[in-house]
Amino acid sequence: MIKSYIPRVIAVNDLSGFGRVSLTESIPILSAMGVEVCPLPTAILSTHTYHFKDYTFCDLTEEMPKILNHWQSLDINFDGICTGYMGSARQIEILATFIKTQKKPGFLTVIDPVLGDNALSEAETVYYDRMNDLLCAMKKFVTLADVITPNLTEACLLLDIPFPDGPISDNDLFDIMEKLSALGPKCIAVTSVMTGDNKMCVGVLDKTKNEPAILDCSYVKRPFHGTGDIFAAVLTGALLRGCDMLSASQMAVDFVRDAISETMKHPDIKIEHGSVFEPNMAKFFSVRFAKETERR
Ligand code: PXL
Repeated sequence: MIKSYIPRVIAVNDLSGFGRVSLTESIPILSAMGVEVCPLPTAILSTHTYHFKDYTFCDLTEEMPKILNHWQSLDINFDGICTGYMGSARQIEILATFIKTQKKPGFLTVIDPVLGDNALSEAETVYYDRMNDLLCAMKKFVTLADVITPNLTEACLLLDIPFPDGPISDNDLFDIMEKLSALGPKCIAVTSVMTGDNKMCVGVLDKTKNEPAILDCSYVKRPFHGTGDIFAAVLTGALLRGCDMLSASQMAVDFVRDAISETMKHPDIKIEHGSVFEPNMAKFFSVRFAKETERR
């Protein structure tokens, strides 16, 4: 059921000026989905940290509690929070404290446990710079989430299991999602999962319905940077607009697929420039939400 009122969400992520990640994706996407976004930047960077050297990094940890305190003094009603890249473990603590004060029925907490991505390097797990020490804090943090959106690398890190050295079976994926939901979150979407040669999928589990699903993504053999952030933003927006976990995940898969095919039309755009989501965004969401509204 699509809600006609405008949900309000706190988007916690870094602001990387160049490279299409985090807030430069979640703010426009959530706005295009009819959701009011209140950005809480964790850091300001000149670019994201993948492939770029000498990027600037301004940590905003000390600003975060001040911003949250001001919002609380204004008695603003938030419908949810979505979190992505964290600059430090201390930031996770600050947010955990805030989320505990907001927890009430209907308040949605989506945590994207940004830690690394095996798909970005062929041979070994890439830990994003500054990320190693965050794993312990992240393991505790995800227990507060309603929804988590790890990629398969992050799922393995959260569960302390090795990253599989080849495609995994549907049952192994279901098992991973069950174990993740045992940590606390009712809904899980595991992205970037190879379930066969040239077969890339997203696993979805909604514990309230107990129907795990595997959504097929068309596979293109090269990384598309920033797609995890796009996926999490679309999923959050769709959930806040009243979609259930499965249709919200499908919408996110479809939107990422469109961004990937758009990116491939621009050979001058390098991997680190991110995925081209802008040209189709307005049309995609106006058509999707028109359809959802008709179905009511
Ligand atoms: O989307 C992941 C991400 C977010 N923010 C920053 C990053 C990355 C991945 O490289 O460097 C700053």
